[in-house]
Amino acid sequence: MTRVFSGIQPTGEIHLGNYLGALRNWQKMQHECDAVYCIVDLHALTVPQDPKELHAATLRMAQLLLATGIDPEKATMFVQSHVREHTEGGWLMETTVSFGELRRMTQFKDKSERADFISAGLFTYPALQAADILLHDTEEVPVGEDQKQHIEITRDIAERFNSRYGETFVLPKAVIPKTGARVMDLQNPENKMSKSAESPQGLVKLLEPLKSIEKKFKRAVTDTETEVRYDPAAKPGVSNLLSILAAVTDGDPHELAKGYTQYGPLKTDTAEAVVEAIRPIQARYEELANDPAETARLLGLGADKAREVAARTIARAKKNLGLLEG
Ligand code: ATP
Ligand code: LTN
Repeated sequence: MTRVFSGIQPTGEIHLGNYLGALRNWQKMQHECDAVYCIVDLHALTVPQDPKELHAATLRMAQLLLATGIDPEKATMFVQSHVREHTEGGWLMETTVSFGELRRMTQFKDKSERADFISAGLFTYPALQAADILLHDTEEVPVGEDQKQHIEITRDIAERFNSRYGETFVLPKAVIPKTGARVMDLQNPENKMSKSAESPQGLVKLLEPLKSIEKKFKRAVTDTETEVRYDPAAKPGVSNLLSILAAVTDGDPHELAKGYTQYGPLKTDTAEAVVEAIRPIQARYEELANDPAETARLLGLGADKAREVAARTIARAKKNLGLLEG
């Protein structure tokens, strides 16, 4: 089975875009691949965090992943800081990557322009990400388009390390899932749905009250025509509804369009389908939120599984580097 690895930062509220674009796919992949999912709390530290909030957000992310159907018996799901080998691997990567390579990363350019405090960790972020991926003998990394550059640099690091010190790491490649819709803002359908949305009305959060989700869909921006057609360039609002409906029902947006002659029923049906998809997730989330001990147990299980593989890889890397056994 193909070994896949993906990571998600614990901070920021999860929205329908994250769910349909990434997490739903994570849930599906665990049945087809040897999947490893990591909540990257150390990456979150590249910008200053409030300790209480980081603590709560990490727990919340774990519970949300479990609630969306990640099964810790099938997939390996763990918190990055629980497996020390990731930090250790990060240093080995930092000494293999060059300053120039890191300087070319567009995410660093974007984030550092917006930050008041630019930590050294923000600059070396891709080295830690490379450790995440390489420690687990990863073959494929399912990520959004924005992360492609980080996977390419990981591959370059692995190749350099292998050629300097001998075969150590598996070379990973990025896979950009074709399925998994790009969800647009319900009020500004030209923009992708994002936690930093201009208006809260355009953003559907996974943990918001179902009634409020329903209302947001009913007030979604469409256009002044009446024809229901899947055409994202000409009809972004209507097409967004169709692609959301298609994503939650595993259908096809062009086919679904044929079933509607008016916008009203399309909005109602999309609202209902989304609410019905989110309802069991919220219910399971509530159960887990009331039982933090169970979440901790499952995370412990995940960390044990992750450590086993990561420790083996780190030992191999250290040996090949000529570091003395301790
Ligand atoms: P945001 O704009 O909300 O900050 P992001 O891209 O920064 O979103 P991340 O936490 O970096 O979100 O990403 C989590 C995952 O969710 C990534 O795989 C990303 O591609 C996916 N994702 C985020 N927004 C959307 C969206 N609107 N449609 C589809 N997928 C999305
Ligand atoms: N940088 C990624 C999160 C991330 C990741 C990873 C993704 C950290 N380590 C390893 C894939 C594989 C992001 O910001 N979405």
